[in-house]
This record gives sequence, C-alpha cells and structure tokens, in this order.
Amino acid sequence: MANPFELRGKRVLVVGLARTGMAAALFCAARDANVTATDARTGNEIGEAIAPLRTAGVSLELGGHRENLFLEQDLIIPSPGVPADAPLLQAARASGVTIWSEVELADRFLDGRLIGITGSNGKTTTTSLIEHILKNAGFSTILAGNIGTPLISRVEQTTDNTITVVELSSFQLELIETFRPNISVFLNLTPDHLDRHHTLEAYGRAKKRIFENQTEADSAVLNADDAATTPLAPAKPHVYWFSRKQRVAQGAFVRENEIVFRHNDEEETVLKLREIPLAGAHNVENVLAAVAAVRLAGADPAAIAKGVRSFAGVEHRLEFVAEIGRVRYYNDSKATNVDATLKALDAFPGRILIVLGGKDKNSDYTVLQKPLREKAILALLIGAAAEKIEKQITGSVAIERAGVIERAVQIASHAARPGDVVLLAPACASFDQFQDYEHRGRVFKELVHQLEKQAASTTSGRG
Ligand code: UMA
Repeated sequence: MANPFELRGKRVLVVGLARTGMAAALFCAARDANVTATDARTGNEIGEAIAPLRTAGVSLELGGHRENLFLEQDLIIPSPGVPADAPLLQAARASGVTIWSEVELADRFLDGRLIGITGSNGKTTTTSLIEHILKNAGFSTILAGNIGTPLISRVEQTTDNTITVVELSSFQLELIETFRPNISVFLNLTPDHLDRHHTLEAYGRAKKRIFENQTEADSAVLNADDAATTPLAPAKPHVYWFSRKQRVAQGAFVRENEIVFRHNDEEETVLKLREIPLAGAHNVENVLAAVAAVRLAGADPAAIAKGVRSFAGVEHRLEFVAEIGRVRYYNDSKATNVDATLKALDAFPGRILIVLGGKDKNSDYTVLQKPLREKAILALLIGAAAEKIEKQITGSVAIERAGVIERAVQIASHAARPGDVVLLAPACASFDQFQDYEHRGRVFKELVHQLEKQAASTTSGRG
C-alpha cells in the first residue's frame, strides 16, 4: 500500500449511486467514515439497490444534489458519470475539499502490482487479454476498472502477489492524485467524450495522467504508430513502444508476419500474426500492447503465445453473433465513437450493412464517408443522432432512417444478400434508447437470434 489513507471519522460524500458509487460508499462506511451518498435520481428510481447502503449506515440525499452538502466534506468521490467540472464540485474544490475518483481511493488500499490500460479504443480487449494471458501463465490476477467492476470493490482481495489489471477511462484519470500503475499502457488517442472534455487536448491531458506518478522503477507502453500518442511519452518510467509498421527500440513489433519483443538489444519471437484469434488490424495493435505489458510483468514468450491463441475475445467488441442464410451478423456495440466505427469497417473486406446512431457526443461523422463509400452498401440510422449523421454522410452510401434497432435489424435482414455482413457499430453513445452499450448489444444479439430461429423453423418446415 503506497499511500494508506485513514478513512475513520472522515466526512465522505459519494456522488452517483450506480456501480462505482455503491461500491465506494460501502467501502468507506466499512472503514468507519461518515458517509453520505447523493444521486440525481430518487430512491424509487434507484430501487432495491439502495438497501445495503441503509444497512451500512450511509446517509442518503436522493433526487438531487444540495450545494451545502458538498461544502461540508473532507473528501468527495464523484462517479465517473458526474462531470468533473460540475458547478457543485467546482464550489467544493474552491473551498478546499479533496475530490478524488474512486480509482485514486482504491489505489491507496491496493497490494501487489498494478497494470493500468487507457486509450480511446481497444481498452477493454487489451485489458481482458492482458489478464487472460497472465492468469493462464500462473499469476494471481484481478480484472477491474472501467471494464465494469469498480476497482474499489476488489482491493480487499489483493495480496503482495496479485497483479491487478485495470481499464482506466479519462473520467477516472482526470481526478487522480497519487494513483500509480507499475506498468501503464496508452493505446491511442482519437476524439471521444468531447461533450465532457470539450477539446481533444483536454481529453488527452486527462488520459496522460496515467503516467503522472510513475517513477524510474515503472514502465510505460505506448503506440508508436499513433501520431497523437507519441508526443505523450513520459520522462520517468522506462518507455516501451508497440508498432505494426516499424521495428521499435524497446517493445513489441511486427516483423515478417510475426510478433517480436525487443528488450536490451535482444529480440524474441512471440507468435505468428495468423495465430491471433481476433479480426482487424486494430486487434493486432491490442495484441502488441498486451504482449509488451505481460512480458514486462514477467510472463515468458511461450506462455504469452498460448494465452493469445486461447483468447476468446470480448462481448460487444466485433463479436460474431450468427450466420443466417450466409449473412454474418456482428455486434460491435462498444463502438461508441467514430474512430471505433472506422476500425470496425476496416475489419471487413466490404458489403457491409451498418447500424449507426444513438446519442451524439459532439462527434464529426464526415470521416465515415470514405470507408462507407468503399465498404458499405447500406447505413441504417437509429436514435437521436440520426439526423446529424444523415447530413454528414449523405452521398457516400444508401441510407435508411430505421429509428429503432428492431427495425434496423429487420430492414438489414431483408436487404442483405449471401456473403454480406450486418454490423452494429453505431459511433455513438447508447443512452438515448438504452441503459448502456451492453444493453444495446444484448438487444441486437437477441434480435439476431430471433431471426436465426425463424430461419431455422422456415428451413425445417420446408424439409
Ligand atoms: N449521477 C448523479 N449526478 C450527476 C450525474 C450522474 O447523481 O450529475 C448519477 C446517475 O443518476 C447514476 C450514476 O450517477 O445513478 C451513474 O454513474 P456512472 O455513470 O459513473 O455509472 P457507474 O455504473 O458507476 O459506471 C462507471 C463507468 N461509467 C462511466 O464512465 C459513464 C463505467 O464505464 C464503469 O464500467 C463503472 O463505473 C465501473 O468502473 C462505462 C462507460 O461507458 C462502461 N465508460 C466510458 C467509456 O468506456 O467510454 C468512459
């Protein structure tokens, strides 16, 4: 524990009561802090989930936030979904209240080593792959963070031997103080969350904080092929690069269809590109980053190769759902920004029917025009951003305003011909029509499985 923090008797306010807030409030209450939790939603809206907080003695202020409550605290832990520049947080900050993200608090109670992964795209796949390789190589691991499990809910299970692998978002990193990964991974930087960070520079600054507290004893792994990432290389930790296109001084790269790890002028071949079980050039980058991180953590090349080969991929990331009448359906609901959608389009040779739309994040969809023209045959628009997307991609591909995902799948299933790909890769957040991207992905898969059943019953009826 690098910076143990005494919570006993501290006045702690937890803002937002979903996954992060629930876990943070219970953690602080169990350490005898005076915890208050507040949420914009009412108790009825939150429902049963609130019961353990009452039992743990957490005071609740629901259905809105009161300014005085924010000013009376020693520590405020806002959930990632609460903007760091919200006026109430700014007022508290101005009056001297400490404001930390939940990962900052968690890090102070964490034992063992920490690998942190950030970037605009590929975080979840790379985080899962790193944990998968290390676990299969015999290390004791924990998987947590933006991936869906708050880090604070797992810290008590860490020991000196644990390697905790944490996916980190800009929302979590922008409110750290001493948070320090032993190995940090920075995958790429492309526009996302501009509704929250306003500029790409501010978004990059938040993400770059992953390196801020690293020392000479630590390592940083960065993408040598991403011009937006290379200038962010930190001074203190050992810097390792990964690249699909060039040999790197230290790190992982591709040479003649093989992944090579280079360290102190020694090179070792780890595995062949064709052994990677995931589609798309972006997944080669994710594997390269993971290879560098796990090699630095102590896994040997044979164990790394075995781990990569046996990785089944992650739900909602270019996830194959079904093949119906020789039309393949893919769920990439996690493509919540334009860059992720570009990568999804890049993963297929062509004849794509793509479902686009949802809640806009102040994104520029015009960059989709070229790949849509080259690869797609139909764009099915859903959600609140449909009108903006239509304006920005018009002329590049045939467009249908489907409105809702049910109708999009229905239209796609009628329009697709054998050999085509139906791809959900919306380039938008999901919150206008769904609880989150996972919900959107599950609904899509359910609709495809219904089509599959219908197709099977039609076929057997004919038989
Ligand atoms: N709320 C308030 N006041 C506000 C704003 C929100 O009270 O001003 C309340 C809402 O009413 C709700 C709660 O805050 O009750 C929601 O908080 P949250 O959105 O932080 O939800 P969590 O379930 O805690 O999820 C968060 C991350 N969410 C976001 O970053 C938006 C999850 O990442 C993460 O998995 C989880 O913590 C555990 O670490 C999701 C995500 O979309 C997957 N992340 C973004 C991304 O990957 O692009 C960054």
